Amino acid sequence: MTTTFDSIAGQLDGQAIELPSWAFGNSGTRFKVFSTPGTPRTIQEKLTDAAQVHRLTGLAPKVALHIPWDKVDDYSALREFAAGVGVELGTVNSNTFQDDDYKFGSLTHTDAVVRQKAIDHHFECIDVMNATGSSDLKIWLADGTNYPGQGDIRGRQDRLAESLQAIYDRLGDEQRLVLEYKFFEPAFYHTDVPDWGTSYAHVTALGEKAFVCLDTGHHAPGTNIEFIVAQLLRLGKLGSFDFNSRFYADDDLIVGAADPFQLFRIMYEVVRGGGYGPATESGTSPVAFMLDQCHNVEDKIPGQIRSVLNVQEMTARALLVDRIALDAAQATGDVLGANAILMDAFYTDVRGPLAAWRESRGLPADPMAAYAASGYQAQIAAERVGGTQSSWGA
Ligand code: LRH
Ligand code: MN
Ligand code: MN
Repeated sequence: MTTTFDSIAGQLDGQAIELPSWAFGNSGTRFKVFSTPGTPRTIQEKLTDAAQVHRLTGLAPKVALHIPWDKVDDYSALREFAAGVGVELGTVNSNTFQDDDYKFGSLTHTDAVVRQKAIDHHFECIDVMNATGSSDLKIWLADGTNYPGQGDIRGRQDRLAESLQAIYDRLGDEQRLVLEYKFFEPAFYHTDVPDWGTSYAHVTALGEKAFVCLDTGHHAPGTNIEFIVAQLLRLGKLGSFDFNSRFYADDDLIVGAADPFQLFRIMYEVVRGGGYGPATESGTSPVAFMLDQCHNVEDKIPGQIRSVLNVQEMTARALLVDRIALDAAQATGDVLGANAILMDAFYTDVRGPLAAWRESRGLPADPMAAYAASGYQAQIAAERVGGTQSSWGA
């Protein structure tokens, strides 16, 4: 291995991973949602918890909002509140999946009145972005059907394109639309944006401010996600990640927990494809790295700390790949040599050097231990009594 940690340490500065507000609320499965003492009751308490993650890791300066879960009367005041606790407001996620009117679709619905209601919701999200200073509007649709013949698949695509265009036209010059795909759930026969190709087709038709959002849990088992990353970067259309990990379907477990090697391979393609680091002069849009996770049985704040540290560790390992040696091995058909170069980087334990990297930047060497020792968990458990704990979907 000729690439040393010291030579890549500077590239770890400025890494930013956006936290989802909903990860701090209670979540669960359709069987049971467990509650935890100290769980936030308001978006302000969620932001305060998210700020702990950033304070201890230096990795999480922004928090993504979900509307209407995080609805408030005054978003400018919320922006100021966030700044006061040490974070910024990030991506605004729309929600057209919890309203009876959308039972048969939202942006794809056959009824123009329902479609307009869904479009208006996105206009409201753009108003929120204008007040919060957020640059990205993230759209994920639950639209789809359960039975063959239930809907006109083709007609739904046409209506989707039209609805997306109306939303896109409302964006400001510095704002972006990212369209997230998911292969199934809640619809089980067909989904209207099931894969990266469909998302790519729509965002390409929309224009240069529209991109694909890749949620790592939204693929069929066995899908080569790093190939999709490479392809979207090549096409200039990878807008953002929703990071999480999964053993089965859309499990939303801690990123890097189920398959650290997959996270490494994804981060390697991000680095290889120019998706990591500041925007280039040629105008390559930066990729937004977000978590989209739930913490059903573990404590939420340490769950988020563990997550951003996992992303940082795999980013460091990806940066450690000796690209010159790898190029040479690939060019000469040295199959096992090329594989060994990649695996050398993957197997490099970067935890010690990262602890030193943190200390040199005034951060705790071990953010998990620092959080446990801080007493914050006991403090919020004691303080946050009364009121209703927030939960995913409320
Ligand atoms: C859908 C999804 C999408 C939603 C979030 C709560 O499965 O990944 O990003 O907004 O979960
Ligand atoms: Mn997602
Ligand atoms: Mn999901």
